Amino acid sequence: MRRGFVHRWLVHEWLVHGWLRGLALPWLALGGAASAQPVDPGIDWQRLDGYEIARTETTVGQFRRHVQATGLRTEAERRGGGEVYEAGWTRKPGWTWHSPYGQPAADDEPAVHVTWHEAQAYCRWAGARLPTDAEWARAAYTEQRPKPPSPWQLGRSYRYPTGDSPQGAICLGDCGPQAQRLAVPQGRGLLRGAGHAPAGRSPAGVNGLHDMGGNAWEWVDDPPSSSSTRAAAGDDTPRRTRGGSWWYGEAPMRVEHRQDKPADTAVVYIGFRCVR
Ligand SMILES: [Ca+2]
Repeated sequence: MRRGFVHRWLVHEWLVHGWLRGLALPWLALGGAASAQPVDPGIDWQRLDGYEIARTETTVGQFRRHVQATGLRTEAERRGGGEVYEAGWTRKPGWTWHSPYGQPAADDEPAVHVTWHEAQAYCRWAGARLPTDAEWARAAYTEQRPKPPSPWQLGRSYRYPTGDSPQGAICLGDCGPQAQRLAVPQGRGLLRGAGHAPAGRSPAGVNGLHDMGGNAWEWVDDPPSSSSTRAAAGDDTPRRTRGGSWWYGEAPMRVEHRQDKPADTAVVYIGFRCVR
């Protein structure tokens, strides 16, 4: 009885006063065994044909909830910082998921400097998973909404996640002036490119999704976890990234472009989004 009362009281406090919002709702669910369900930690989902995908790259604010709930200290933090490509790969002290260029990021910036393992762990915590390569590609290039707004056409596959042209994406040089204009100020000291924009700031593309092309590269589950040894942290099996980033022009935004990186890579260019 008392356990049930405490659980109801905690839920009430969360709903009415919000003082527990920094903690994960899965923790609350522990009070009622029958009600333990994965809880959506603020992800905006787009329904597709057979699955749902996040409309934006995972943000700093979303990733923070995961860190607060789990006590995670990321690989980039353990190593003293993530990396950027200058004259070769260069470690940057203090560059982490919450400070991508060494300064604290706004909550709507993409969470980068996360390894493939950390991305998958986040998605699982959120009751989701990383998309397979095929799922990511179908979401990025083939319109699946039953009644898509103009100019999108159900069933049509596009050359870019932005449609017939790369215009509107956050990429280097080929995608229009907004890439520079929307980039967060902390990225302006980079040797190449202007850095990422807040997630979801560029126009929605195929399937109403933002930044599938450009902004941050996105980890996908390829090779699939189910057909390979489930890697532990520290494993550096090559894993695929999709969509290109602000550091490249339009070419990596195309469906045929695939690039693999070691799973323990933590760099300023790579983020992710989840499916369920
Ligand atoms: Ca992206």
